[in-house]
Amino acid sequence: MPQVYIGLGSNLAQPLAQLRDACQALARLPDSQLLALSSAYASDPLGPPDQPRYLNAVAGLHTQLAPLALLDALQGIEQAHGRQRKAERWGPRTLDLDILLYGEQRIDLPRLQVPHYHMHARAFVLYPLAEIAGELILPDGRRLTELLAQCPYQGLERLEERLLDEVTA
Ligand code: PH2
Ligand code: MG
Ligand code: MG
Repeated sequence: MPQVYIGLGSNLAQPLAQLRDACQALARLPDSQLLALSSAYASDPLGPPDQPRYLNAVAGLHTQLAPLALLDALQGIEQAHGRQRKAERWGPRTLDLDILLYGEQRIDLPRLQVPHYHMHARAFVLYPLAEIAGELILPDGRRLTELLAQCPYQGLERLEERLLDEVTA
């Protein structure tokens, strides 16, 4: 089964609760196993500055869902969390679930690009990812450690609060 990494983000309607609920939903995805979960991290918004700070985390899972089936499932979870899709790029959101990596696959479809665009330079993706997959090598051969060395911390703040009591492998 491919190893998949999902980026979680929220900056509206109690972000910590949003991320916690989302982790439970990820743990219940069909034909999938939640294997690892990073800490939650707070950071300033990337994009329009007139929005609240974000909480982010990264989850690792095994799944038999094909990439677009997984995307459908993740968008279903976003919708259940009151996500409203607006025209504003990088605007505020109750819950954002992004497929960062899907095994070694590179996917370039109108609905889905994997690896997730810009993940290579986003502290709020790379540092949580490193917590659960420090040895990772991306499909283009770059090591996560190399990317981290070029990615400043960008004011990222690791929270002590746990997102899920138990991650069952
Ligand atoms: N997501 C965005 C736009 N800006 N900024 C931070 N800090 N974290 C995010 O997850 C984020 C963002 C759109 O997906
Ligand atoms: Mg996103
Ligand atoms: Mg998204």
